[in-house]
Amino acid sequence: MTEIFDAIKRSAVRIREAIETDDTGYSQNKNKTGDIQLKLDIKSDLIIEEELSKVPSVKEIASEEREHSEVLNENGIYSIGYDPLDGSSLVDVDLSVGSIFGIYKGGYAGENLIAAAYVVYGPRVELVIATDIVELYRMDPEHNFHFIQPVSLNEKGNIKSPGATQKYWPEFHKKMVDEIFQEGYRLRYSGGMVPDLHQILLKGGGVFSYPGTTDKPKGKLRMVFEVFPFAYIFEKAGGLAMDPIKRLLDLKPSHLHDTTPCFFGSKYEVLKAKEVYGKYQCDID
Ligand code: AHM
Ligand code: MG
Repeated sequence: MTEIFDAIKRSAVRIREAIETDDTGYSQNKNKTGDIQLKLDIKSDLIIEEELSKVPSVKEIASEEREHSEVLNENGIYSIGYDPLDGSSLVDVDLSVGSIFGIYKGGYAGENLIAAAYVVYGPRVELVIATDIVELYRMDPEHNFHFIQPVSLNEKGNIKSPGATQKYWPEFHKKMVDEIFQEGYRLRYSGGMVPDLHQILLKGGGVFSYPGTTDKPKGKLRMVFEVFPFAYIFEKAGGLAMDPIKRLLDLKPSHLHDTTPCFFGSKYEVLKAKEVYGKYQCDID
């Protein structure tokens, strides 16, 4: 799999350069979810396709920016699901963004993930790779990536990243978020899941939530490109990733672009969410 991680590193160098120099405007195209694509979304997607097509073990790719998966090498064994530039609308306000990768052996289901990675384009470029362990790398000015440290979560943190439009949160979700803040948690939400989750991972814990809402009952974040890769990373780092009743990696999408409510974090906070949601479901049964 080293050659896949090398392709991800080469993509990261090229995407970083595009972020720094290219036009941040919109294209004329919409992706499968109906978002108007930025020129940077399209360019990042093409960069990743080009780099992964040089890797013989990559059989096919599926991208948040494409309706269908595409075969790259008939004899390959891995399928890569990726979000080429997550949070891309934050580039023009100079906030951090990222690329997310899931490496699947078999179909695009959580149980078939065998590794995951993400790149954060922030003040520095950092790469986190999860196989059986989770490791942080940082890019130097010569574009080489250096190992920095292993990544692991504590049982409990002190950061809360509550996603989605509050007006549409279920009442019990709002109550749960309020209770977490009453426990002394601090708000950390940039609108980019990569830097928000990176912060939780590197500060040792906390919880990120993107719930089902009255306007989007199945949430916003896509299983194959965003949710499964981060679920894999959080579990391997010693945390939990749930919907929050079921384990996210046990979910099987019916379609490539399916979304799901998701909670990623250290154990204490995610289990607390599970308890609240479990009780709510009992109340309405
Ligand atoms: P994108 O893939 O279109 O960039 O959307 C995903 C982003 C995530 O990075 C972030 O957590 C979420 O959308 C923010 O959504 P909201 O503003 O509804 O909280
Ligand atoms: Mg995205």
